[in-house]
Formats: sequence, structure tokens, C-alpha cells
Amino acid sequence: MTGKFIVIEGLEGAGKTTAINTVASILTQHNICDLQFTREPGGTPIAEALRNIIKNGLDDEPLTDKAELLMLYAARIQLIDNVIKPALKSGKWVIGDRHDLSTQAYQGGGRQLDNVFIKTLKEQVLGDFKPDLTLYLDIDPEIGLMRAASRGKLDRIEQQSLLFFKRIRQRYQELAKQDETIITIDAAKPLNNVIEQIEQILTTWLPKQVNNR
Ligand code: Z5A
Repeated sequence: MTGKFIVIEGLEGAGKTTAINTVASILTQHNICDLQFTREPGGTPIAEALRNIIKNGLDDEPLTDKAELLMLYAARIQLIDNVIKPALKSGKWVIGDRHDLSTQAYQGGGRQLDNVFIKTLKEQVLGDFKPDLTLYLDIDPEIGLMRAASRGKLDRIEQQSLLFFKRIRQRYQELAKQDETIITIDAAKPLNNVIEQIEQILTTWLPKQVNNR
């Protein structure tokens, strides 16, 4: 019996941390207790080293958009091959803080890198590997960034313009409409309402998965 891969996506300040805790608690209530948590970029020693460069840069060397993209895929495949696939194979359920949809939205939408180039890279690196379910927390970037800013110093990506984050949101919304495994949650609502939305989605989705195991 293999596990399932559930991913939480959204702009900064969308409330991914609460969503992850909510998903974990619902799974546990359904007796799915063997959980593996991942975050992207990161989650293995090499991927965490890449995360540090992606978020903070290195010395004063400019990091090009294409190099950032390649580092994201390098980090992702390290995580998939060394952590996610073995965990799923052993029957664990994996809860991911971001995955490939972030690249489509941030590097495709935000950085405006060529979508065909990203798609080709994705197919070559990931093959047909994808999450079983993605919960996309949709939030106006002005609200999300305000929440995130209250935590202090902003990293390389967080320092981008509001327009950059508006493009990311637009791309997220477009992609969510095209894929039925991506479910949109209104993350502008108060936390208890966001939790309720997640509970409703999982209550419908989970029995189908457990019956198919
Ligand atoms: N990135 C990329 O460009 N391409 C990729 O392929 C991948 C990533 C995988 C990762 O940074 C960065 O890498 C990210 C995208 C980029 N960059 N940016 N910018 P990270 O992991 O450090 O940051 P993050 O993923 O954006 O996480 P975050 O900023 O911590 O967002 P969050 O987890 O959604 O936020 P939170 O901690 O859950 O909530 C923030 C605050 O808001 C907190 O005080 C909450 O209590 C509050 N909150 C949350 N929800 C609510 C509601 N509903 N009401 C009121 N208050 C709330």
C-alpha cells in the first residue's frame, strides 16, 4: 500500500502553516498517522543548501532567473527521489509545503520565464510524478504580504514588487482551473473558516483515497 502526496500552495502569508497542521490533524483523525512533512525548496541537505542560495543569494553575485529555476528543479528532484518517493513507497502520507505548482506560478508567472521551457524542464526532471491533491490557498497579495511582513526581514523573493505577486496569483488561479486535483481555498477568510474549508474538502476526498488503497 502506497501513501498519498498532499501539497499546500499559495502566496506568502496565505496561511500554509495552519493548513499543513489542519491536514495533519484530519489525517490523524482518520487513523493515517505515519506522516512525512516536506518543504520546498528544501528537505534534504543538498536541497536545503540550494534553498539558502535561492532565498538569500550568495555574496553579491547576481542569481539569474534561469539559474534560480534550475536550482529549484535540482532541489526538487533530490527531495522526490531521496525522501518523497521512498516515503510513499513505505506507506507514509506526505504533506508538502509547496511543490511544482510554485515554480509554474513564481518562475512562470512572477519571473515570466518561458512556460514551454519550464514545461519541458519539468517533464524531463519529474516525469509524470505529481501530487495526489493540492490545496491552493488563494489570497490577494496585498493581504498576504502584510501578514508575512509582520514577521520581520524579507528575503530575496519577498522583496519583489506587488505586480510580481499579482502575476503569481493570476498564474496560480489559471492553473487551478485547469487541473481537478488542485482545489482552491479562499484564504482571505478568518483562520477558523479556512480550517473549515479544508475539513470539508478532505472529508469528501479522503474516503475515496482510503477505499482505493
Ligand atoms: N519559491 C519559488 O519561487 N519557486 C518554487 O518553485 C518554490 C518556492 C518551491 C519559499 O519561502 C520561497 O521560495 C517563497 C516562494 C519561493 N518565496 N517567497 N517570497 P518560504 O518557504 O520561506 O516562505 P513561504 O513558503 O512563502 O511561507 P510563508 O511566508 O511562511 O507563508 P505561509 O506559510 O503561507 O504563512 P503563515 O506562516 O502560515 O502565515 C503568515 C502569518 O499570517 C501568520 O502570522 C499567520 O498567523 C497569519 N495568518 C495566516 N492565515 C491567516 C488568516 N486566515 N487570517 C489571519 N491571519 C492569518
